[in-house]
Amino acid sequence: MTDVHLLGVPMDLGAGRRGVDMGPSALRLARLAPALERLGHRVFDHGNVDVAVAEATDADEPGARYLASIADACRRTRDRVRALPDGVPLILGGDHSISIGSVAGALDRGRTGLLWIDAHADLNTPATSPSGNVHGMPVATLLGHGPEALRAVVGTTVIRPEDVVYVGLRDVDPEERRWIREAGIRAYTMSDVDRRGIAEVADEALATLAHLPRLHLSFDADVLDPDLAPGVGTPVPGGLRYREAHLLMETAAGSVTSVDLVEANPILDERNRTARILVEMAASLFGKSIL
Ligand SMILES: [Mn+2]
Repeated sequence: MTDVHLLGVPMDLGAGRRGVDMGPSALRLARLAPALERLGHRVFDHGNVDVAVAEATDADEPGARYLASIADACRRTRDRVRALPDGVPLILGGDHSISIGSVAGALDRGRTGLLWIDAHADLNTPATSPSGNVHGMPVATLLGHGPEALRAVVGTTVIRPEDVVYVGLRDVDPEERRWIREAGIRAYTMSDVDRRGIAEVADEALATLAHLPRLHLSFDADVLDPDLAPGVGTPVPGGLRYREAHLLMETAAGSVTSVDLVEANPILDERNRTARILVEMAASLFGKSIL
């Protein structure tokens, strides 16, 4: 049994559609803490990180909207994660830009594998992003690219390309595709899941990172099929099915040292379905099994 440390980051500045700043509330109201306590874990809720309000903030840089405010919130997230007691940090988004802070905080404790479970590769930079939305840039930033204000949050200890594994990709921009190929980043797309089955994909993804002392799992709700999880800003058809997603979490159970649950947007959702399914994912990741 482990100590799980919840920390909310109510950020929607990095997303194109508003409302994902309510994600931490949606996850709490979906009874995240009780679900983990039922498994025997101790859960400590550390509240939320301060994040600027869009209406009270300048959108500043067109290539990376709200860059300064996002960098501030990610720096605060990083520092809060660093200061958490021993246990597993479970960070509640918020749009996916928050992972710049959570992973930077996790990296402080040693070399960390990054399991990025997402429909998107999040490998854009201001030079390649069609939208200027920073939630498409966290992996680029964690690899040491992207805007200086965000790279400063990560510092010199960046993630190595060989320490990143994607699962669930199905909407990848041409420049991102080139980067994945050239850097040799391990990526399991939805067609790999179709062809090989999730059990084999999950086993291989975890095995690829198993030699590393630490593992951060970042779960973007849009990896799930939008039929299951409609409350996301960038839905893409053809995502993980319910049992596939559970099996992936069950396979990772016991290996993760830090976790993000991101991009659940109650404004776009139906009666909090998307946060509820993320809570179920978290339960499987923290050891819930059928028998
Ligand atoms: Mn994402």
